[in-house]
Amino acid sequence: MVLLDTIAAIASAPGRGAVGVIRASGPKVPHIAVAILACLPPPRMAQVADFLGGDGESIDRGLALYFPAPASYTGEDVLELQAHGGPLILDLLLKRLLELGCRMAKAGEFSERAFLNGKIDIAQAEAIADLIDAGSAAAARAAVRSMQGEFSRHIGTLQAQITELRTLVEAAIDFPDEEIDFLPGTALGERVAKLFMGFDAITDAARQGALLREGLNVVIAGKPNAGKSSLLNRLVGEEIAIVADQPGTTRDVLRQQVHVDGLPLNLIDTAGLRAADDAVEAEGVRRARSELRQADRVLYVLDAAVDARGPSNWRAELGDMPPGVPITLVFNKIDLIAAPASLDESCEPAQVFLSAKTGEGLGLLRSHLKRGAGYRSGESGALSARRRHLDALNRARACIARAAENWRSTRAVEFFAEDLRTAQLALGEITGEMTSDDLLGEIFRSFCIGK
Ligand SMILES: Nc1nc2c(ncn2[C@@H]2O[C@H](COP(=O)(O)OP(=O)(O)OP(=O)(O)O)[C@@H](O)[C@H]2O)c(=O)[nH]1
Ligand SMILES: [Mg+2]
Repeated sequence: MVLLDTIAAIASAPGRGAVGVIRASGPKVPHIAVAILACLPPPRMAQVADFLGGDGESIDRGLALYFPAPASYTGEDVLELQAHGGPLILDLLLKRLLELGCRMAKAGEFSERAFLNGKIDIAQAEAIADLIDAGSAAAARAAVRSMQGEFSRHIGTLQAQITELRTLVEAAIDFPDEEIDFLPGTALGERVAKLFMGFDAITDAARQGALLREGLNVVIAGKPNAGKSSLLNRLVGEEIAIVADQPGTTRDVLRQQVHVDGLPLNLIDTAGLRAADDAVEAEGVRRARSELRQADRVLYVLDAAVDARGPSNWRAELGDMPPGVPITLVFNKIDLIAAPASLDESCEPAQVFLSAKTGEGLGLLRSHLKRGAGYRSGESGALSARRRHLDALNRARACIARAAENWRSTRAVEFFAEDLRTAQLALGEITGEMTSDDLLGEIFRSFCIGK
């Protein structure tokens, strides 16, 4: 793929800093380097140089690095200038690069070129963005693993196993009259079982990674005055939300992120659910309901003193919850009835008894949230991944399950082959072999400029 444009961008964060980095990539780089530095620096060696303006005056003095193609991040000729990190200096240098024939890089365009030139695949490119955005050490570690290609290698192994299976099946299609049974039922069963084990292992690692990256959306909902805002404050460890005796205190949706053992919880406190007369409160209730639809888990807060007497006190309220969202009943205010903190995950919905006021039972709630999300703390081998990756993995797995099932019942080789092919296409979306231009654009435009 020939890309004729030479692109340039400030790669360091905006604002003042000791050092600011500006980079250019493309075919004009050697010519630009000579114009700015008065010579072409030796490849991959830091060179102290004056950065010259159009009038021959020095704009700054710093370090220049020249990476000739293809041994560079983008796979093209790349020039990196490390200047003093003042916004004005970096602006002047960028202007100079534009004068010399560069155009401004779009967000993620350096990485996009790295992808187009085969330096990295899409999953690796996404991991680079994830590393930059990582909110915890665990998330950063998962991103580094994927950036180094571990996730892609696992996908490659699955692809190879499916290809093997396809070869067998296609042999059966090509030589239908042969006596040999290319795919005896037992051998197929074993291969599919092995494939599924591979799928399960990588899906688990990817789910951990997606959790680390995106966190869990936990919506705190319930009747007015149940203690939702008190629970938010207690989980965060700060008085974020206003707490008051008066029902209908919270009207806006409040959001706060906390980490529990490395797992990001996106906590969302909402207005108490009731038929409000007041227009502002009614809008709060409408917003609360809209948050509920996007929840990964709802903490439905109840007053232990009133509602713990039996399901008739809360069953009807739950009918209002969006279908399919996991719910935990939180019986709050146990200090008022002198009940012990407890957690019961065997009932549906799960129930926690706690006190937002004293903090008793909060540990139970935290471990329940981690368990409910399938999160394992510590060195879990997580691989930075996104929901789109999990979705592709699930689709591929479903195709293989369907293929195996059809094969058992009909032994129609053509369908089997077709399902395997569809599974491979789905896996190909993860690494970018089969990704549409629209999706590529969407992925790279979410990057920073200069990356
Ligand atoms: N004793 C006791 N009181 C609590 C507890 N949690 C909350 N409260 C009290 O209950 C009242 C309501 O608390 P909030 O946290 O504002 O309740 P809320 O559910 O956010 O209420 P709205 O925003 O109005 O829907 C306040 O007076 C709190 O001090 C608890 O665990 N024990
Ligand atoms: Mg509140």
